[in-house]
Amino acid sequence: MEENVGIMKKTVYSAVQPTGSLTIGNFVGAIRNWLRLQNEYDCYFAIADLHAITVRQEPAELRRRTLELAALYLACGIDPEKCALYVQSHVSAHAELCWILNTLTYVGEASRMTQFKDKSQKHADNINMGLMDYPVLMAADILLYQTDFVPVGADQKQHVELSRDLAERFNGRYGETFKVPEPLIVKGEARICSLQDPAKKMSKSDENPNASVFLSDDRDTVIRKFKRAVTDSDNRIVCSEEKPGISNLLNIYCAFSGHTMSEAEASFSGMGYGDFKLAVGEVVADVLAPIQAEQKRLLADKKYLTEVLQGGAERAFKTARRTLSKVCRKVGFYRE
Ligand code: ATP
Ligand code: LTN
Repeated sequence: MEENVGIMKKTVYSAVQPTGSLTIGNFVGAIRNWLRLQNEYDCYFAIADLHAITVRQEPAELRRRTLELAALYLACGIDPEKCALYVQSHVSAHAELCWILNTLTYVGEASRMTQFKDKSQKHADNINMGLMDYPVLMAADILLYQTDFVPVGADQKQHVELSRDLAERFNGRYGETFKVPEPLIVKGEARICSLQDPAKKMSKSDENPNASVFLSDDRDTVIRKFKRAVTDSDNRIVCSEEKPGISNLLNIYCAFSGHTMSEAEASFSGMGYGDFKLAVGEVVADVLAPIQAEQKRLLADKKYLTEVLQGGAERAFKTARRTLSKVCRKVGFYRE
């Protein structure tokens, strides 16, 4: 593990919930950006299982998905020597700080969060306290590590803003304790939309399996899903607000090929939608194939995965414990 000798590196924190197969949205909006960051920053990348249970999970599946996500992080190139890769519930400080932050969070502000409103609609039979507390737990995650930057997709910006508010509120009330974090959102590519309804973000929990491309989809499935993607009736391949379906496909193409939007538009100019969709599907499938092979190899080596997660949790715990004791002292909890 690299020690920070000399100049202190800035800290990056992010996480993904083990709630289903990851989509290419999660890959582009989250994990792929982490690869660049791990070389420059002190990084903590978690598997957010505490967040996952805010909607009902099958226990055996949650366990399996947690390990699959760990293997996926590694297969995508997250290096456990460079960052702390761990499971959120292995570090109890997350839940402890969340409790304290709850006492600084107003019910009004929590109930105004867009994701809470969306998820309450989607899971109307299970609007539990955890669902509303979700962003406070996220603030606890971030603030425990004195995080400077939080790389997330555009949909999580509001939650990072709440973390900033809570950090400032705590610091104002009890004295300087937390660093105020900033979201790190990649422009343009940050939001990959559903292939069936380009007004919605692509989501791993969408009921329509054709709406999302999963990192676990095989080549034929990827190509078939792109073939079925919703477009429009005119035949121009350009990125514009009037053409959300085509713009989304172009965006995905750019994100997976490394081309700029104008290069992509130029190379597809005059092509029919069918060939265009095939080209997008192929470029995505080419990127996914080696990741899938590596994930499979890693999943067969449970001993190694367990070691990585244990090491990650130990490293995370060291930092988290420091912040949490400071918080407990400031709040006035009696300590020897
Ligand atoms: P769920 O459908 O279960 O709510 P999700 O697909 O929205 O899940 P999360 O676990 O909530 O995924 O998000 C993990 C990370 O992926 C976050 O940083 C989030 O911003 C990012 N992300 C999720 N969906 C997209 C998307 N469509 N485009 C870009 N980034 C995304
Ligand atoms: N809610 C996040 C996952 C997450 C997270 C975090 C992201 C949990 N804790 C802390 C950044 C920082 C999501 O992406 N849906």
